Amino acid sequence: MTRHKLYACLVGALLLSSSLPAIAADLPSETAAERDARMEWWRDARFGMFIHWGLYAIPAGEWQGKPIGGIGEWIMDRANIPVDEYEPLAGQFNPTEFDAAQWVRIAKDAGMKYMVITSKHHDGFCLFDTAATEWDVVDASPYGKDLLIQLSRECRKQGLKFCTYYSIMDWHHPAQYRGSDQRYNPTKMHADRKTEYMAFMKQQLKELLDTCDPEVLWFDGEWPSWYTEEDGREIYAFLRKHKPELIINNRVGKGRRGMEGLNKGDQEYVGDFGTPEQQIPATGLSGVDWESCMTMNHTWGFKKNDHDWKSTETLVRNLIDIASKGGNYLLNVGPTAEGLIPGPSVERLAGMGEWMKANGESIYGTTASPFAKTPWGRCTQKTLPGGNTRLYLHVFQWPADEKLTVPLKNKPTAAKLLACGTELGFAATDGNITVSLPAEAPCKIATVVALDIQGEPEVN
Ligand code: FHN
Repeated sequence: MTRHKLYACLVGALLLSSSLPAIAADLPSETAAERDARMEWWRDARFGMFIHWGLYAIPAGEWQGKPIGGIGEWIMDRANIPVDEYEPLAGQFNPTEFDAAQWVRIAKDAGMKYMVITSKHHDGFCLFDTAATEWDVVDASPYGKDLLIQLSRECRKQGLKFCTYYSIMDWHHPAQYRGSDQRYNPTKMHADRKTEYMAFMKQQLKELLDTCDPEVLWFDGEWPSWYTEEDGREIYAFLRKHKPELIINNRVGKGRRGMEGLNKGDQEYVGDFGTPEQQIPATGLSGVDWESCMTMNHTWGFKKNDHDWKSTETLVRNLIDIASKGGNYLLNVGPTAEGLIPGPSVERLAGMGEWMKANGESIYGTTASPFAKTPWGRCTQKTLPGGNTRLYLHVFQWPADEKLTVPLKNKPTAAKLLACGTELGFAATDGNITVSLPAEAPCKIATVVALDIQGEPEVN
């Protein structure tokens, strides 16, 4: 028995012997000011890269010569692949083209401030060296090196926050098994092995904190019925005890209402931010931290035949829309088995970076629009010294009369095109502020007008 397996069994045996009932986890106490300080970098960042990478990039949406529907990282389930037929993929995983510095540079040049990568997706395969199992890139693949340590070091070097995704549901761990419908979505846990699996998760999570020190733990796969809100509170308390400044999403518990990603309203749920998936909430949600995670095509994990990429315009406008509602945009890339971010993703991220280079001030560190609706586009805002306000008016539809009107009673003090600094004329009449625009929109994707007003916005 190897070192890993012996260690894992010892841990399991130790925990099985402690047949104490799960005690209610005492969550760390925190004042509103302390929470604001912990969340500050994340709220200011507004824009991050999601990375779904693992063995599923090898079949890349095909199995035994047949295309498999659905999202690429679910191929084990969608093609109903038994564990022993999936395991040989590990022996083929050798991403020789992987270049951590290049991935981080692509994210940074796009204007992204953090990166969340799958440390372990539902198939249980770990992209980091873990003593809890040999089902990891170091022990089971010819590549043989810890991928997350490389990325975390490179993120620190280039000034991005490094974060990890972790799936609670684990299709490879023997404590879980397929549901009665024979699909590989194992919503079942062997009755006498939950304590062992909870210990397995804690061991891996502690390894992640100790080796690549993530700033965010992005949980997923929390929906199986064997996992409870109380389990989530236990994991949350465990993590915050080891890293008090860690930020953890709401999928550590059972709060999210499906893909809408925000918490059900029936009780308090554990987790620091909501996680809408493939959607943007209709309005801002005051006092709620949330992040929309979205793909560029239709899949999180790489699929060789998914070429339906969103346009750069759509991606930039999604970012603006999300920021105008006070949320973060976690935009996904699915690297190939060789370790390359797909070309169409790289192109779009470069295009987003061009826009962000000129207009990032209107996204980073901003808060939600004071307006319920702005037919010409979106708005974000920042407090200026002395309690005044700068509004960032993101114009999608350029007004034919070259007038941009906002329903504000405030006294305007300045207006300019943000990207080039060109000053614009403005006037305040009957509780509205009108800014005079040039005939043509300087930026078709979104032209940003910076409008300074006295005091806080007083919407008419
Ligand atoms: O099942 C996963 C899916 O594979 C992907 O990881 C998304 C991204 O957040 N989350 C789950 C579906 O909600």
